[in-house]
Amino acid sequence: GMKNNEASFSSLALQRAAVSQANQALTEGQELGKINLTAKTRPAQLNQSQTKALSPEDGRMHRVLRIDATLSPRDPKAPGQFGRPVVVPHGKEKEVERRWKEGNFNVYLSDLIPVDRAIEDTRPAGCAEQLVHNNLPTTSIIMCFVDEVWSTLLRSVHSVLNRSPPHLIKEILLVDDFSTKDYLKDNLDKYMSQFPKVRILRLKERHGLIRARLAGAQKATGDVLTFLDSHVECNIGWLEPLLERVYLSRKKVACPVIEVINDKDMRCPVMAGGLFSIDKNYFFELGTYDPGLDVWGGENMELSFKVWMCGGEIEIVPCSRVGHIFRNDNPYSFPKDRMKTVERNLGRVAEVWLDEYKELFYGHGNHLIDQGLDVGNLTQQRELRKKLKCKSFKWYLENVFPDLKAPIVRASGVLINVALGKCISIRNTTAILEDCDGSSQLQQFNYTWLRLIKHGAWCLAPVPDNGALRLHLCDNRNKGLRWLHKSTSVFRPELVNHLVFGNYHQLLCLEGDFTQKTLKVAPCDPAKPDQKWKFENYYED
Ligand code: LR7
Ligand code: MN
Repeated sequence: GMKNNEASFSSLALQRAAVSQANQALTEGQELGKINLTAKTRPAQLNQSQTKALSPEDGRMHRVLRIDATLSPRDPKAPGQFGRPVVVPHGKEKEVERRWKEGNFNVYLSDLIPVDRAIEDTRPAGCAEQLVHNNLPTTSIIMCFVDEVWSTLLRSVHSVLNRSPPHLIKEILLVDDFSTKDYLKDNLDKYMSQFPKVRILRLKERHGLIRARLAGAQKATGDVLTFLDSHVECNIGWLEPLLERVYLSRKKVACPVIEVINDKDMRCPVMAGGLFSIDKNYFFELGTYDPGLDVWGGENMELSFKVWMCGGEIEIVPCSRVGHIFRNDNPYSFPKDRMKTVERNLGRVAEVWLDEYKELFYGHGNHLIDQGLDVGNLTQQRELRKKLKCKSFKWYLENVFPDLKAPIVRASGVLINVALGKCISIRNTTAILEDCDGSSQLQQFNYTWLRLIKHGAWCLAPVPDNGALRLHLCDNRNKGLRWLHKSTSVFRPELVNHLVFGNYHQLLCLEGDFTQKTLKVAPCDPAKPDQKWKFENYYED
């Protein structure tokens, strides 16, 4: 869930790009094991010598786990077996509704489904025949949770135990991020005592998922850290290909394909996201997560930038499949405001890693000027970046995401006054209002991510004292050229279609006067129709 949070838009755009690349690679049917999902410019994963090492004759390889206890479930008729969608029994709708908020998904149904249910093998063809090394590193599974639903937490643990080769699991560390639910106390200890590999680490105060994971990492004794959410289901053979990647290259961070477990009927079609395995020493070399990140959000961006820019790689491994329950909202409370927390985290990440592109981050949010967002002290993070001799964000964009089309232009074409039906047109160094003519070059504008209204190299801006409009040479860093314009907004619906200039203390809006053919900025007034503007084309919202 970050859907309703505009502050997260840029990170989501990056995530979506990764997901669509992953899906594309899968549908194009590229050879398994050679799919390099996030770096098209890099050589294929398995070079010749590595491919040679994958020969079964040399005795160092064995097949990915194929026998799965849960393929023949104890109760084949139980609901949800083989990932079949589960239907709410008649008369239980009220109970479903009541229990939904315990986890912001269908908790009632989850409790009906066996904790060790069978699920379909969703791996692409060929995965079961793949070979991995006999001497793969061991891993510590780190699963942090706060007030997780009992049945989903158990199902997560069971899926790891049932579908991983035992010798590869050093331990499963359940990090309790100061949960309040009673069943997560005594009952959990008792239940898990049947599994010698499961250790429960109780935090004495709420750490948030980022610092909770770090607490787990500190205690981990395996060679590789594998982070998982507490409402997942690992599929057959999920672990070996992740560890194989890390084994072949210790600076590789391997991610499973994340499949959607529907929050309503617990079904599993395909999608991708952020659970991963990383070499433990490498994780610490990279300075772990920025420990200054709070509660939830942004840490996946931070680690991704750090890995790529500082010499590592991230790979989504198609043969490794893990289901995850996607929810529309966090089921737990945030110590501080959720939006502010995520915005601050992303701000920290932007300030350390995004270089000149951080303006893009600030540009896309709802703030006209950045409001002096307090992101805390960044000295250590910046020094780390220097120490690790990391590359620039420009390099990252050009080499890791050459396909990422940053939506530089948000709207384009003629800029029309909604009430008057007239268009803005360039006259020498100023702008006036005229009859619309879509074929006239003088009436063409682009509204950019940095909120400039551009006509070629020229930007619309008010003359500081009298509010009249003029053209000014565009400059991405000049905050005095930025206009807020949204064609839809849940945050400021009263300002939709306005072209807002200034700051929160003094909001000025562009206003047209057709008798005079002039344009000026004046105090914003949602009731004034001549302050409403529309571009011909919009590319977002
Ligand atoms: O304060 C907290 N303490 C915790 O221990 C908050 C959360 N948690 C636990 C929680 O119980 C859960 O096990 O941390 C885990 C992750 O929290 P979720 O499940 O509420 O978050 P999510 O599923 O929305 O996770 C997405 O966003 C996170 C932002 O910090 C992480 O980046 C997760 O990796 C990310 N998940 C994915 O990328 C999967 C795809 C979802 C999308 C988009
Ligand atoms: Mn989750």
